[in-house]
Amino acid sequence: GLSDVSFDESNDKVRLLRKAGFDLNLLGEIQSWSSWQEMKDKPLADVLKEITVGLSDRFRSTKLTPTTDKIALIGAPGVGKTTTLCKFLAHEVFMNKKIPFVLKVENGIPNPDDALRIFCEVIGVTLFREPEGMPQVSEESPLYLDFPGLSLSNLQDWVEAKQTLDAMQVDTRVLVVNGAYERDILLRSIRSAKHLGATHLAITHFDELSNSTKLWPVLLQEDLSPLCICNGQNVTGDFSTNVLNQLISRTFPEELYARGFSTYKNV
Ligand SMILES: Nc1nc2c(ncn2[C@@H]2O[C@H](COP(=O)(O)OP(=O)(O)O)[C@@H](O)[C@H]2O)c(=O)[nH]1
Ligand SMILES: [Mg+2]
Repeated sequence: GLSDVSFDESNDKVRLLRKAGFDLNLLGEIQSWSSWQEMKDKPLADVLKEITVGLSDRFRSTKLTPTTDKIALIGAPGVGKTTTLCKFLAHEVFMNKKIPFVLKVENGIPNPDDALRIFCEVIGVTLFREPEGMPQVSEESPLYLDFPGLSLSNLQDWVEAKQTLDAMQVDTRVLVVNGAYERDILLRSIRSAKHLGATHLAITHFDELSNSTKLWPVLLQEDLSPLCICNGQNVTGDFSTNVLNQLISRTFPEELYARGFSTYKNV
């Protein structure tokens, strides 16, 4: 928790990053890097660069699990599972020229599908409500599974979802989280998802964050493979699988870079 994080208040970069709204957990982590002692007294531009390099290197060493032809989107209610699924469908149809299909799962929990049904109709994707009669899954015809929201306060929801996923041999289990939620809720969600063997992480509502710094420690510590970042409600856009770029581009506010450059002018 935050109570364990201590800050070197005598360091001007630490003070600057705190003032710029940098996540305190991340700032604490960076101060514990072995490279910090060497970089901390360099000009601001160098410090920003070395933090960027340090984060990128750590990101690249996290687990990268390939996706399979059966992909389930799972998570708490309202986090953006169905919206993210629609973004994947549009990407498969328009960019990859594939013919995906969708299975809507209920598992005893209501899962209304009006928006999903209409979107599938519009882009010509077939929506199934039961596994019977579904076509063969293949690389050209991947299956996407839309799940009802699983409650963070009811582990049983997650255990039952696992049984469904196991029975259907779905190996790609994407946990969807709302990136604007607090760190503790994100971590709770990830812990619950371990109970159903989640493999990947999708982060929504990135557009609502003032910066991405809160997400770094979550992504670097947990062993879910980062799959995508969602930036809005537009189902045919606002979606990127280049998670590293998205995170880097929203790590430091513009004004800090501007100040970084001016530290060079002063030398
Ligand atoms: N701003 C923003 N809104 C989103 C994003 N993803 C989903 N939403 C909205 O969040 C709400 C819940 O989304 P939905 O996909 O139905 O969530 P589900 O219950 O997890 O399936 C809807 O109003 C979506 O338009 C996102 O990345 N950014
Ligand atoms: Mg939904």
